[in-house]
Amino acid sequence: MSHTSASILPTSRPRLVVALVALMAVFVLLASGCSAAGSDNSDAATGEVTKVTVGVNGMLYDTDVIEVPYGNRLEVTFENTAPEVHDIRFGNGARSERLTSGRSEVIDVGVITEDMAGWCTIAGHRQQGMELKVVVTGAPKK
Ligand SMILES: [Cu+2]
Repeated sequence: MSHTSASILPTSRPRLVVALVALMAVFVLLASGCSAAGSDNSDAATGEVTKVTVGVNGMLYDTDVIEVPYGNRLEVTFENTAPEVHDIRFGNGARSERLTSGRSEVIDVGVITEDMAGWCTIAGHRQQGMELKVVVTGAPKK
């Protein structure tokens, strides 16, 4: 048993290791922070799907507000129940085709973590009120 040999070892080496580990931890935190801020919301995904059908009355959607629990995937069945051609586009870029009267389309709007608008992209329709809101419920406090 000799603890004299252990005490001779330079003390700078363990400190360097600790410093390196701390530095790596900072990098890992930075990297994970960046990925969480990306457009992929899979971290927040609940695995649940909120399904809503939206129709059209004249020049208005028949739905003003779509409520979606935070982290749910939103699936919208857009039915053009009006005589004119209409479509729907959401703030995150998800959209339907332009649908003639009587046609419908199912749109995967994605995992919802933020409020956003949905509107008809045909000239003048949004201005005439062809717009709705997607509202997140139960969002975690920041
Ligand atoms: Cu329209």
